[in-house]
Amino acid sequence: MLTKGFPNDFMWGGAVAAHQIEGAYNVDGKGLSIADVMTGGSNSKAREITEGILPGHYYPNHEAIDFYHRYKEDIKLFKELGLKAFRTSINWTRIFPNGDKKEPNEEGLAFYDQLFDELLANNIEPIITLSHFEIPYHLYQEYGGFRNKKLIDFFTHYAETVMRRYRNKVKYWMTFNEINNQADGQHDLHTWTNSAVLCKDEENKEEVITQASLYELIASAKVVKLGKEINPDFQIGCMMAYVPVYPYGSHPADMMASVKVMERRFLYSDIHVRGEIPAYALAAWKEKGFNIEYTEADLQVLKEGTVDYIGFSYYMSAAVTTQPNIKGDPIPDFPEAKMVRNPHVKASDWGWQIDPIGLRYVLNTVYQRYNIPLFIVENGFGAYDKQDENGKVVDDYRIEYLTKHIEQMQLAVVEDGVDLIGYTPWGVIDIISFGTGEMEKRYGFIYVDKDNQGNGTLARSKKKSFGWYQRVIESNGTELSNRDE
Ligand code: P53
Repeated sequence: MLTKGFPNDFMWGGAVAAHQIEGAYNVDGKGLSIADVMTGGSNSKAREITEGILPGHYYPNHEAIDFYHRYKEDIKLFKELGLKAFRTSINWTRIFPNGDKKEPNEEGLAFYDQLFDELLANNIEPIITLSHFEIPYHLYQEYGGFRNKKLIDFFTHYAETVMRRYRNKVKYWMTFNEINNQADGQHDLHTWTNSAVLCKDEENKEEVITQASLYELIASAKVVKLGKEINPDFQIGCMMAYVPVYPYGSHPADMMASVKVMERRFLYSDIHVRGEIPAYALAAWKEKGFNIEYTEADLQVLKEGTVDYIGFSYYMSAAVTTQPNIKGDPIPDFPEAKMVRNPHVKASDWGWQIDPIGLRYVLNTVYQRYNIPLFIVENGFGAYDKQDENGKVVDDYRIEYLTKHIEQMQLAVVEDGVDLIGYTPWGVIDIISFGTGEMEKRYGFIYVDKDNQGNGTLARSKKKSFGWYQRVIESNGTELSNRDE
């Protein structure tokens, strides 16, 4: 049943994550999360991870946009926008402040009860990520994060607790946000947020992170199986960051380099979807002398816990080359190649290369590879917004970005036969940027009055894109024109 492309029950929505929106980092029994020790950074200055909370530092996630206290007001706006789905995450530390105790924190559970009730009362389907770059800080201090196999049980216990509690409120789940991000880990932030792992200089980072992420994949599979026992109607997905890496030129070696770099992404979805460690990974681990620990029982778990759908983020594409005369960024584990600027696409102020056709490319390659439903759970344009004299943000650049991506989505559905179940653009309301900790890297349809230093009233107001997205949803994706209101 298609209306010019999109199924009638297509989930038009918006996406955020708990630590980037909720604030209230130390109330109602919440424990310290790994996101609470990340300082504010900028386009040119990396965020720092500090040893606990230190005086004299600014931690933007502590208050974020105070969604914890303002969610009713915000959901009213989401309702007016017409959202059919809202993706957020449960903050693990509200439920288990330390992560390794048996008894959950009732106040934390009650908060998500109220939040989900409010969404459901407004006919908005909650789409829930269990761990969106968020792990109790205590699990880092005490166990070294996902280096330690015990984390599988801690995560499973947390997931079981919330899946039982919300079994009649939440149907769509995802396990770990952008689980493959850590494989790109040039930066501590990636291994930190996916796994609560920090590597020492003398360690082989790739080996450490391969082990930690395999434990996460095992934990994810356990949770998929368990979730189905709790409620057979659950739809449980994985969450991938699909940044496609193109060959820079048509040199065969560039093509091969792109295949090899893409394995870092596919390794994760191959295990999530097919339930087996792929041959290229086993060969590479052997070749590199990695000692990756897993048991026969673990392999069985992977087999039994394959996902129902693939949730993924898409923001940009990238390119790789082996040619010596082109400047680029080295790839530590793949020295014969480097990441380079694609001359055919423009980039955002943060250097993210804007490539709508890349979304269709991803939808095609991923659907052809796995043949299960896909869900775009993040896409969007981070930009510096300016309010005009009437306080309005006229964000035509955002409308243009989203329009072009939705058009490609439509082609993938209509002409390529891709089974796409929904679209939840990132940062439906302005929130703290994950990568930089900035407030001023904005994605929202709703403006939030707050700056990078934390000043502002937190007042919400509609941007021009609000009316545009409202019409997109109302028309089920057939009305994409940018009208002056
Ligand atoms: P910010 C890399 C590539 C694509 C998406 O990012 C990524 C990353 C992370 O470095 O992260 C996702 O806020 C993530 C969100 C995040 C969003 O993209 O750095 O799932 O938490 O906010 C946008 O602009």
